[in-house]
Amino acid sequence: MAVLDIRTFPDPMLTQQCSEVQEVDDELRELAADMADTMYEAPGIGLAAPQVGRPIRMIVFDCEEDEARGNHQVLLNPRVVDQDGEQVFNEGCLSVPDYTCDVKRAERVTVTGTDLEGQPVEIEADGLLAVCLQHEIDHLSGTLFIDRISQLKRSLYRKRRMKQIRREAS
Ligand code: K1U
Ligand code: ZN
Repeated sequence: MAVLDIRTFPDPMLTQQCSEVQEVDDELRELAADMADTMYEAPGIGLAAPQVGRPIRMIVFDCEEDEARGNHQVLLNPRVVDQDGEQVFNEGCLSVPDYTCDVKRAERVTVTGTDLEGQPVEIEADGLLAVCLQHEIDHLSGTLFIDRISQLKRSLYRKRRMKQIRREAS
């Protein structure tokens, strides 16, 4: 069990296209468990492998609340295969410190992938789970939620973040 460091904007790891997971071995199972520990510790409702410095297509998530939390799911090579509707959700990201913003996404998605046993998984999601899955799958293509907001808001956030980084370094 280990809590990993979470990469934060503007770490170049967060803009990488991640590669498909080809095989499940002990190292991958350990990384998945460490990602779950990291997500619960943060706390967060999801986490993608590039956020902990591994550019591979693996996500963990748990969108339950309070005592119902603790049964996370791991998805390898997740893909949105169907979507419809529209919703706006005020998103945050463990890799984008001190910022939230409304983001428009699909209301319902069907996501496919495999689990750590290599079994195919299909999830039909709406509401928060749909937002979370879209957000985490975006990470695997190097896309952050701030890439889905206006250029003006993104540039204001970037300036504030760079100032924060300079302040922390001095
Ligand atoms: O990917 C990440 O950085 C995790 C992120 C996922 C996410 C948040 C909001 C909308 C979509 C996806 C987070 O979990 S940020 C923290 C958060 O939203 C939260 C934390 C504890 C309880 C409830 C929410
Ligand atoms: Zn995120």
